[in-house]
Amino acid sequence: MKRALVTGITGQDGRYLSELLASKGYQVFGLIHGQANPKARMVMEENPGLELVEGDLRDLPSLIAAVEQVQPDEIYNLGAISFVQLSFKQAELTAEITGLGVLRMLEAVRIVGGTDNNPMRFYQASSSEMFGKVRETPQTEKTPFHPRSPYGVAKVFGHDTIVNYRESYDLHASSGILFNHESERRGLEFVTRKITNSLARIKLGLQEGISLGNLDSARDWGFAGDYVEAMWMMLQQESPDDYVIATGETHTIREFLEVAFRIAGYDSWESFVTHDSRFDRPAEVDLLLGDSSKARAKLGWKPKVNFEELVLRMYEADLAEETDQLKRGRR
Ligand code: F7E
Repeated sequence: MKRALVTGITGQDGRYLSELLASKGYQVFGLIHGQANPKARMVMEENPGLELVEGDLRDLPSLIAAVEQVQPDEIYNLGAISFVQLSFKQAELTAEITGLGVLRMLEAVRIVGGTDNNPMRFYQASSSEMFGKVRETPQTEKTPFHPRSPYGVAKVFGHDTIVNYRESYDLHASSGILFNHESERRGLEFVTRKITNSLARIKLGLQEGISLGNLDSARDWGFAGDYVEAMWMMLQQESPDDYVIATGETHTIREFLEVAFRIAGYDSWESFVTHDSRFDRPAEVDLLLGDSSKARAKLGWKPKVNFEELVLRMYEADLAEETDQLKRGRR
């Protein structure tokens, strides 16, 4: 039975990945920090075979102990402060966890090691935010980075550290440069879920409108469930490498609103949306569009859920959840 250690187990991707790994027969261990972490119970209910291990990406000894205890075949480092807007307010903490956390995990792997015949394989969750003020479109593995947020800067540090450890210590360490990936499990602070959840509440008469920031930025949005498959595929390769994971389609926030409101049965969205400058960012990433030809050719990966299907499934899940809460008198 293969053993996998996943950091960020309570996040959207951690939840999809642990389900995927369990379905493939892995024993999955999730790194979790903090006493009585409220999300621990949720992930245990979703994945009863999961084992939780104490550890904190800020604390190398705890990571060494976790890797030593679990002796994983594969490590997936998904743990991060991942909300770009928050990274502007908590820049140092973001560098500490999203950036230095990668270095600490790699050090833990290097120190504990695996056997020569079975070295531990490492996946790093790199991000399209690293491209920031993009130098070319579409973006590929060769596009230079120009991050626009403390989060993007920290991800570049993590990405470069992966390359450096791969070259210095011959670690089987791969990076997935994942473009935005969403689902009904996305946190409510991210724009897609904020829109689908608010829209469901508008439909049910629980809310009047949505306050948003910049509607002109464009993102290459895919479905998170498809993207965790790419993570696993990377670690099944003979050699480690970096891969862009994206749909190859880009849409503005306006287009997301258009599709979502149309699905919900409205002719237009404009009268429901107001601008709130609190959601504008000090520096913005205007356009992301990924070229995932390398992953498609080498891994055989391709996305299964398209943009419209993604918006639909998110809206339907939010409508079902809000309706249920309403019936129970919780709204
Ligand atoms: O913003 C604009 C905002 O927070 C998308 C993370 O998973 O993907 C994600 O980062 C766009 C931005 O995601 C609101 O200005 C307008 O242009 O949903 P988001 P993100 O910043 O693209 C990358 C790949 C990651 O790696 C990150 O971890 O939407 N926007 N109005 C808004 N955004 C938010 N959150 N809220 C608004 O009200």
